[in-house]
Amino acid sequence: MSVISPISPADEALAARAQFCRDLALSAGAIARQAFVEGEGRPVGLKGPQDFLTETDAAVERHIRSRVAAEFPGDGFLGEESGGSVEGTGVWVVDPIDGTANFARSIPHFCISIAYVRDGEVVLGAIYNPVLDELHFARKGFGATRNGKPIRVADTRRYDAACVELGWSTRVPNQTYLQVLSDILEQGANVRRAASGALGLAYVADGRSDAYAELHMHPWDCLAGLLLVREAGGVTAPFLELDGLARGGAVLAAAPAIAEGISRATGIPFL
Ligand code: LIP
Repeated sequence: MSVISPISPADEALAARAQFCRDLALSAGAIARQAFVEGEGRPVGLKGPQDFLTETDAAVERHIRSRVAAEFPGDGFLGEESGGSVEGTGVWVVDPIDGTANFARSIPHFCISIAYVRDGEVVLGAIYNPVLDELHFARKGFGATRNGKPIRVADTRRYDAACVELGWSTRVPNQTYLQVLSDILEQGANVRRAASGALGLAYVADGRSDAYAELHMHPWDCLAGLLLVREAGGVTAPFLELDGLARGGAVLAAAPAIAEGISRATGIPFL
């Protein structure tokens, strides 16, 4: 007779956070969708060159932060707009609106990105596009889903059939960006940039794109998406291992068969 091993308290606690994370992404997305539909996305300021801030960013982050504090008061919180602390066993890392530049111009390509980091590992990730009502979710070791259905990375094997998204920000010199863009094109791949790194990573996990690269991303932009790609069978370059939670860093996530060539073109190693 097989003995079912009891669920550990840590796994039980994580299971509770997994359901909470999914529900929280949906409730935060409802706030963002209403503002988007009502045309309230106009920027209220610039945090830096090409780095927009809207009232909705702040409102959505307040919602997420307050729900986390109420449900899991002992967890840490790090948000793009209000900052926070990465101390503690478990930390929620949140981008309330990823793709703010799109949101601010009424382009329906933005999302809520929520990651949960426990003991230095991303163990939960939720990316929700409220306009398409698509929730990409992953729990470490349990696979990745879109609206509850399992997803897998693409099995693209030819660069001349590959589509790669190369993220951009003013944190990287234009010449460096252009060189990487040229080197990816030289591989034969198509290159796009859609201005939401989190959705770009979710699309790699979902097989809609074959790789996402960006020479510098903040942790709130990428942690949920990196877990999604790994759980969907993709490969990802080290990020948290390189102090990414505190400093951000380069991001590469790819379908396995084209990963090596994109790593060479971007100069972002997998090991
Ligand atoms: C975005 C990032 C993306 C980057 C965009 C922008 P935001 O974050 O997700 O990686 O390429 O320029 O920074 O600011 O929309 O939350």
